[in-house]
Amino acid sequence: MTQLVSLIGAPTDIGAGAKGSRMGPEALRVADFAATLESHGLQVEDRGNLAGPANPWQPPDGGYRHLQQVVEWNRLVHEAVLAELRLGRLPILMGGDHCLGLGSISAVARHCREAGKKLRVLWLDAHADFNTNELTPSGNIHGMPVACLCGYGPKELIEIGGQVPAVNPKWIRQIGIRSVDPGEKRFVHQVGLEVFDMRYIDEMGMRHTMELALATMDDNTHLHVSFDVDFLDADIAPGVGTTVPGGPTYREAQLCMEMIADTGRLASLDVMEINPALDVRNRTAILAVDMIESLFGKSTLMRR
Ligand code: EXY
Ligand code: MN
Ligand code: MN
Ligand code: MN
Repeated sequence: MTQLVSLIGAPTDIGAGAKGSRMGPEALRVADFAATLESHGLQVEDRGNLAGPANPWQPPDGGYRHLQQVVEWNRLVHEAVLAELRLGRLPILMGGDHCLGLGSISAVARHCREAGKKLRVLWLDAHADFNTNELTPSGNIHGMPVACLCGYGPKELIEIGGQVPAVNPKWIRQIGIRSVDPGEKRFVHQVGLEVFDMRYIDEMGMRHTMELALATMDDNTHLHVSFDVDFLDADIAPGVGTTVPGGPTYREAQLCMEMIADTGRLASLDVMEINPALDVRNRTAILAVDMIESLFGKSTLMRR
């Protein structure tokens, strides 16, 4: 059956500490995202961009920057992603900064409740994104969406999914983590998030990491991938606001994507944090498209 995919652009950097990820959706389009997916047999509709509030570029207030605008953007994302899922389509959110993972994944969780599906979230990121307004060093809400999904955050954000918490921490696997603030780290342990950090990947390898991260799924599992492009090593993906050295290499990241594709369970995706203002010749968007091809089954395998 042909897979029906919907691209949703969310051109905002409302939750970030650097301006520019508002241009992420356009960078992906310039990198021929839709046509590339179609070349792999998917049927793609680009729904265009959501229109949320402008970035007022204000300092934090109560530990949050731009809370009201972040709420508005996440409501728009939630509605858009949920509408596509209800149509039986596979939504791809083109960010935009990663605060929007809250709107996207809360919609996926709501859809899973409606459809009686189990949810597994793979959070590919250099960061745990598990801060609260008390723990955050920056007030930037793109450092908080996982905590919000798990019910820790401001009421108007955590309630967007219609149920608090939107997601059980046990459904989440984080991969590639290598930059976590001290209080955030304690909180991650306290909540019991399953984190495959870079040290784990160094020692055990990407293959073993992904075998564990993808274990215990079944025919009834909806697999959501939240791909923060700063997951990738900064040497190959310079066009993000928060580069961290020591991430997965090109081949390690490809293996990660290919093993996800092999499950046949991918049902929704976020592609977040591409910042063309910091990039070189659209390299990072081009690389992201390349990675996502593998996520949808492009393979370098010779054997069948
Ligand atoms: N942990 C830092 C903070 O909360 O400010 C950096 C967060 C960066 C989040 C990026 C998008 O994944
Ligand atoms: Mn469905
Ligand atoms: Mn992130
Ligand atoms: Mn990140």
